[in-house]
Amino acid sequence: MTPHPFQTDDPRLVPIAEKVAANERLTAEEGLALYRSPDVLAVGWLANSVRERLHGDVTYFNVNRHINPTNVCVAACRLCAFGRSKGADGAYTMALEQAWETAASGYSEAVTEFHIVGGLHPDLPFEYFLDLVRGLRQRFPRVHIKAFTMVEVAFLAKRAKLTIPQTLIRLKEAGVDSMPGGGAEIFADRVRHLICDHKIDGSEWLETARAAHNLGLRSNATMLYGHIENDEDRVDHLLKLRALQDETGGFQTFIPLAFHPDNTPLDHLPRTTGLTDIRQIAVSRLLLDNFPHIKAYWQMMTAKIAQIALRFGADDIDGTVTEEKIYHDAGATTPQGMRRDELMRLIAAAGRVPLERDTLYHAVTRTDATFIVAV
Ligand code: V47
Repeated sequence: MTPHPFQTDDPRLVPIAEKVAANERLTAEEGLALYRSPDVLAVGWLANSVRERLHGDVTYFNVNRHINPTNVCVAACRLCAFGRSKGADGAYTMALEQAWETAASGYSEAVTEFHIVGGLHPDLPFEYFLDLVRGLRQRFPRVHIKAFTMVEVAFLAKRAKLTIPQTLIRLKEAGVDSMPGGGAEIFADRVRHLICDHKIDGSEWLETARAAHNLGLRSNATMLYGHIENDEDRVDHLLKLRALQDETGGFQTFIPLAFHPDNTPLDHLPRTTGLTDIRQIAVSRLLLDNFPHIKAYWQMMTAKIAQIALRFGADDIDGTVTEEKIYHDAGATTPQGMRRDELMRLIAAAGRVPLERDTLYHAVTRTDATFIVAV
């Protein structure tokens, strides 16, 4: 079949389209043009051409379980509805046994990944987190442990009086296999001060990711958008990630996260619209030319928008998730988990080919009783 020629009402996209066709890197100015173009469909078409060049019709998903060991957090970020101060209503911290039981309650679906993130607890010792991971590794030797954001690692390092690499080495020895992409928010100081003042700054986040990659830990990266950032801040964020990826090659997947304002101090802000979300996926695919994967996180976007995103640059839809908390505390109306066959149906209905992956993107084949990872 002859590919469709590129068509647009926006003349600024024509030279960008030529660069995309030639597989050339886009500049910050071109990134801004993509955010500002009225022709969202043309931006999506370009992103889809890159997505299909890299992955054809394949769309990745996994069978995973989220575990949030504590919501007690000293950071008190204005963007967040999940964190609680110690002793506040609704604050919780799982005993280790409880965390392992939570993990086991998703195991009947033969999960291949535990996704573990939580608050910055003022008192929990580093040993708690090491024991948590060791216990999971011992009980579920075949499940990949994707645990702790750069923000949590930097906090644990400070509390344990260790360097970042020492902290990462200890976590890795305990059983951490890779790291999720959270906590990146927006790197620009001006915005970061207003939405998450007490978190590590953007350069510390990047430095922690660099250290993780240098130790052989792969990670994801995120960007929180749809609050008080502007297009320049978004482009700056994406290009900083691209520069680090040039250096380390350690990022697997980029996940743009739409801000959910409910129950946060920023609840006067409107929610993002479907088109903002779709455009964000497309611009991410086009600017992050060295990231293998762009994820449309269905819990955050809704399953319906995530499905459309699979034609605007995304090649991954995340997983079954089971018990999402961070977005639901902030007003998400999506279900807290989805069955494997339903995820596959969504992907197939978008005209794509579902492929179950493990965290490191090896294909997973299932028999009735278990799963086999093709390496
Ligand atoms: O870091 C917190 C964001 C992130 C809100 O690596 C909020 O595979 C919107 O990072 N509205 C955690 N966003 C989630 C995350 C993630 C999710 C799925 C997959 C992966 C992965 C990573 O959620 C936080 C923050 O950026 N967040 N509060 C809120 N009110």
